Amino acid sequence: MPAPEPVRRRAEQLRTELDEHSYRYYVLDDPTVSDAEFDVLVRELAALEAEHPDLRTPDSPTQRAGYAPAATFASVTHDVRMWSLDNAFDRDELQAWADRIAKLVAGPIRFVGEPKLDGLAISLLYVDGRLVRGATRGDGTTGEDVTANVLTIADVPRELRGRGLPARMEVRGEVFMRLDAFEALNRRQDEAEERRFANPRNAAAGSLRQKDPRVTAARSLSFFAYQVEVADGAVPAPSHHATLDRLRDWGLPVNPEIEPLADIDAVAAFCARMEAQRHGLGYEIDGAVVKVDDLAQRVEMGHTSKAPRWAIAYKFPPEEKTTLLHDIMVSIGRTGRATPFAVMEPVFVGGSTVAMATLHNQDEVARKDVRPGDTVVVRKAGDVIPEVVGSIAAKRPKRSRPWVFPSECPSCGGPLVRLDGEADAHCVNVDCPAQRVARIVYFAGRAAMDIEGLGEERVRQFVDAGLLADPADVYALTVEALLPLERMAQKSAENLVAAVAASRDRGLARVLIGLGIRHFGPAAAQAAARTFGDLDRLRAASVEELTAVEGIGPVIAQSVAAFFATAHNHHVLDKLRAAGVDLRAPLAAPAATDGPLVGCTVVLTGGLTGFTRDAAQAEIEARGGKVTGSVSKKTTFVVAGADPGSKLAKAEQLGVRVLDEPGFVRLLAEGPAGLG
Ligand code: 5U1
Repeated sequence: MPAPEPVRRRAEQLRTELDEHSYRYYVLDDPTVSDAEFDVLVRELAALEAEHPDLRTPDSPTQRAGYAPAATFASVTHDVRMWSLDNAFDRDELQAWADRIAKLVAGPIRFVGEPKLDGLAISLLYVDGRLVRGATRGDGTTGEDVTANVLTIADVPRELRGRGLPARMEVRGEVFMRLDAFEALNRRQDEAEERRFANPRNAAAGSLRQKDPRVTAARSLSFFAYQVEVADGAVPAPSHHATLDRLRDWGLPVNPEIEPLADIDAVAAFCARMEAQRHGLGYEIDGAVVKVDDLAQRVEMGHTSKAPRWAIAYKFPPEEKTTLLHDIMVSIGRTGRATPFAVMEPVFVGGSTVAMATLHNQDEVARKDVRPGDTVVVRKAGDVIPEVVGSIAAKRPKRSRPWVFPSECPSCGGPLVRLDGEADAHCVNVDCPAQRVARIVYFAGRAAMDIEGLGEERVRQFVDAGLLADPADVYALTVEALLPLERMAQKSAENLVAAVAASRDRGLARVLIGLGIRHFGPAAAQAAARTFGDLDRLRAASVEELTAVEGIGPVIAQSVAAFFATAHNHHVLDKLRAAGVDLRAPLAAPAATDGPLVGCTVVLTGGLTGFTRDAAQAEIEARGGKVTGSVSKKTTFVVAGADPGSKLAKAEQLGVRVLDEPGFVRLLAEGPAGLG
């Protein structure tokens, strides 16, 4: 039975949210939710899809892990997919995993326990012992070529040494930043009056993805190897721990905490030991990785669509600390949403100092029963976003009263309205300065127009000074108008105006993201920009035309249509155009005119595990092939993934050759001749 409409809408909303979070995490290194919060959303979507399989789309975040790489570096297609790991959150889940895999093989299973570093996965390709390529994980299939930067990491050998080296070997491991290097980096950031890094993971990711390798070199990154994926010439060893010994012999750094473990009880003891030692290692870990040791057993166990069955990540519960809750305040977001947040005595928890934490909404404050003056328990869920867990009753001051949600907006004094059935209260005054500030900050933010130097403090100052009322006013800022303001030197004003000017060419998708249209996340904005090509065609599109775009469902389409039905929004867009902001999508790369697939027409149907639809299309076009939407006698190949539609039946009826995913990979690698 097809999913009912409210369930369909919820699934679409979850997909939009997850896409946005993935983009912020993988591309911007600037997540706004914790891993744990992300996992909760993924689990909710997976549960809906399990109940209503018609909701599952090939590009659903449950079907892939990660996000397509940022455009700055050349793309690298991994020979073997860089898997993510399934998680276990407690001893029972570990045991359940061990029971599951025991059914897949004969004989006892031995394990290897490894600390799970909080860094970023990297692939290193060694040919004849020499490092020839370093690539990030990206979306698992395609990553970024960061060779020049990897070569600056002292721990990564350029040349391997010793006997029995395979002719070609891909080593995987983690690039991370040790705590002393992280603290030194933030001290230097302070001295240079630059933004501090929130945690070592963000610092490592940001440092590895620098355009200038000299910047990476100055950042003291570290590396541990944990896997050999492909080895031509010699299979290093029959077991994982012996393979790691070989890597060590050849000069690759392997974490000394890694241990072979005889059974699942030893695994549990290892996880507990890692948890007890986690703050004494000199680098951050957020769990332990447990792997099957015997490589032959691994082959028998195989993979799911996302992760190997032979490995699991045991995630530590988040670290908790207590501190004093000074006050509860309310912030107003760009849609007018009023969000209470805790103002606390700063406390060091989960790798950084925390002084504020969101309390989400009025009911959440009541549910947690936290009051100003309380001693509260704070944690970093997933070690990213701080969270107030609750208060300690025994330490509550005697005359304490429950906190009361304000009835007026703290910014404009207008009423805060909470509609029946909604969790959030909203300031309904569209002229509210706080909403204006939030809208402009979002527009100037990294996910959108990426205007360096136009952060919240500056935007508030400019709104208060009457220089900005909407995002388009940003383009009217001049050095002369800025100079009379406080804390504004000539150089800063010039830099800011230059940064604003540089943002004019970001293209339509980034402008759409910056306008903060509800439900319209980065993936949908990019799909719309690509399909319609420019603003005028997009704003003339009907709901039906919008819904026809892959990645845009009815909820997004309605929201976009409602946005374009509002006169004020047209006014802002017209101002952006008049200011010279590029409202076109960049032209797609011209089709390749040579390559092994010239003359081939390919139809894609069903979900592929290793490619998004766009990535598969790009791979075909890069080799001179053409992708079309329907099967005809002229179609050369139909690539059928999971749950293929009627196109498969049509292909069979017309006698068109059908390829499964391995066949498709072969087609890409070797051309039609490789299919035999
Ligand atoms: N220590 C360690 N971290 N980690 C992460 N081992 C390890 N293995 C991984 C990942 C993603 O993947 C293997 C399946 C290769």
